[in-house]
Amino acid sequence: MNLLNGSKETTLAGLLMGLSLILGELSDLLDSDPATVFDLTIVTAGVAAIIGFWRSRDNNKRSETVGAK
Ligand SMILES: [Ca+2]
Repeated sequence: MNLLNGSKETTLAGLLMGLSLILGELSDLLDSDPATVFDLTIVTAGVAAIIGFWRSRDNNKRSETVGAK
């Protein structure tokens, strides 16, 4: 099975969006700066972006090509 599944463009977009949100919050959590606070709602949005875009199909792919019925 392909790591990025059949829809690489949406999968990569979701990974970039999700990781930027999640890593940004981890940085706030671990940077020893009390002015920057970890925000779980942003991490949740990042996880949702990864899951949602992972499950989405590229606009230029036929559903049969990627195994969708
Ligand atoms: Ca901090």
